[in-house]
Amino acid sequence: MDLPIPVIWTDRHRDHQPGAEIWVGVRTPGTELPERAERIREALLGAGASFVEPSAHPGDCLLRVHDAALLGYLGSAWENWQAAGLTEDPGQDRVVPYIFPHPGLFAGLTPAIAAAPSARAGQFAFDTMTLIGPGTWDAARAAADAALSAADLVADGTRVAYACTRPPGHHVTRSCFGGSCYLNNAAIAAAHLRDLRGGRVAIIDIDAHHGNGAQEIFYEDPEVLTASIHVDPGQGWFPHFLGFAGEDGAGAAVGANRNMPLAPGTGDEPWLEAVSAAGEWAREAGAGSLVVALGVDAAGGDPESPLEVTADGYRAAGRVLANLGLPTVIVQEGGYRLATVGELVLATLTGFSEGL
Ligand code: SP5
Ligand code: ZN
Repeated sequence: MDLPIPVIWTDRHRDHQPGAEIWVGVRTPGTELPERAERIREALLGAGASFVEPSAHPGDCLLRVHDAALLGYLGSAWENWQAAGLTEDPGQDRVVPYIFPHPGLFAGLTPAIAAAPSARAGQFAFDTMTLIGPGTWDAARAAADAALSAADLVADGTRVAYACTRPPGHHVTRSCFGGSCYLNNAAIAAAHLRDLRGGRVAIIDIDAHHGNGAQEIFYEDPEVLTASIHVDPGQGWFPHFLGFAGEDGAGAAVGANRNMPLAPGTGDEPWLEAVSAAGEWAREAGAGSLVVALGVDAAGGDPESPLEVTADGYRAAGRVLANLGLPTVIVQEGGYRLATVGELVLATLTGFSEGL
């Protein structure tokens, strides 16, 4: 039987060619490659899925979760970099930050907006690995449109839709970006679902890395529940500074964020227990719809994470999440092993369709 989950897909992801990641000052090849999405597409085409083009959504949909300053920066960063001559002198063909407005600089003052494009990069990027090139903004904007279009379908009564978003998004906060992400597609979809359907929305993030973006964006918002299952940052893993158990939300939203860090080497059984617990928690907290931030980098063999989940584990996670019985938008996040990224996504979506 053909995979009964619509796939929101756009070729425009190909415009985003980060080219490299600067890691500990070294230009390394980078793993967030266009080929990732192509492999996913091939696997889903082979399974008979139907593909849908995203429709363009207004900038207002992005402003629900991101500051205007971040959006303005991302939309003009490449042109400003070029106009400042940085591609010629010193000869850097991507936007790369060099100085960061660390909170310890300011005694509570507000940092100035840096006048120099070279310095402004660090105003919005929190790492050196998330480079901007000529097509980055268009591709990121198209990915956000894909997530929004998936939310539209679900709000119109489709039980589940999958947005094949690239670049990914779950590390982006209200005001800064990083972790190979530029716009928080899952958070944008969640805000849109809430606008269209009302009620509480849960984001369950099963990418191998902490979903720090949605955590920050919704930290004081009791209407968006956020849960993340990820490799323990306390054992040396990205994003290093947060993602710990005990980050529970604040203000009116105490209890509305849940982190479930897992030790390196964790395999299917404890990982699935955590996914099930997150789902139960979201249902008990009154979620009326669901966004799944689907990274498949928790699979064994992924170059960016030490978790050891199998394709069967992802398939079972799909079933567990479908069993919650909620209208669901699935948004693609990480997953970097080209040989298996397609089959892992297909396994998850197959499991989800089995659980409907
Ligand atoms: C969306 C997503 O999964 N982002 C995760 C990005 C995590 N990148 C962490 C990179 C840490 C350094 N990797 C060293 C690789 C050396 N080439
Ligand atoms: Zn990840």
